[in-house]
Amino acid sequence: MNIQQLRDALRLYLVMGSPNCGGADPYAVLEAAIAGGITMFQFREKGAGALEGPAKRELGARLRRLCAQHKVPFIVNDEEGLALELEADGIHIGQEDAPAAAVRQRLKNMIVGISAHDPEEAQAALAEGADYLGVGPQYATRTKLDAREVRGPAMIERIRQGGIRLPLVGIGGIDATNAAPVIQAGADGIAVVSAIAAASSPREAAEKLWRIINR
Ligand code: TZP
Ligand code: MG
Repeated sequence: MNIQQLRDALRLYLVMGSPNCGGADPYAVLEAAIAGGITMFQFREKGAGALEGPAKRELGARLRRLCAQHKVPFIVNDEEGLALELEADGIHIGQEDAPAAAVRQRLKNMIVGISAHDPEEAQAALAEGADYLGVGPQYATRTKLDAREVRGPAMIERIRQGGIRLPLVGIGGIDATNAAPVIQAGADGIAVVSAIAAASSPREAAEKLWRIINR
């Protein structure tokens, strides 16, 4: 995948696991979200009630196959072992996860996404070989309990002004009411959990977000 293809893939990035689906079947949620136009998917099986062990791997494998069928890049959150086992297209790691440079070294052919919260972390992620950045939280979120303080789209502007041209998504509290400023600030796309996964119609939610970010 070249850099422009990655920018396009990051346009509408769904991040989720079973705890984010409000009791709905995560497979059905992903299927609907793909029909609604998501361009990338991250399997993030985390939080209260998250599956573990074989059940987690089994769900991951099913979602992985669904993404492959629809040519939607499949990214695994945090876990290198799981990313390899599921033959993921990439991995997303945070500042508290394994050192990015080492992950980059080991997973040479995968997309490596890194969470960055300010221009310094963005610069470090670039140096460590990140393919894209996730910047947030853009707005208040209840999905990630250990999320840092809200940064707002202004942080994306600061990172861009600092000369970082890497593909970049905003994440955290983004929905149809507040997605536009994230794109205007210089993001290639938005990453959302609840705005799609917990919607009564994930398909319609994705379609609506798609229209907003492509306006
Ligand atoms: N990283 C920063 S905020 C966040 C993650 C995984 C959660 C975003 O969830 P939501 O429901 O889109 O606010
Ligand atoms: Mg992490």
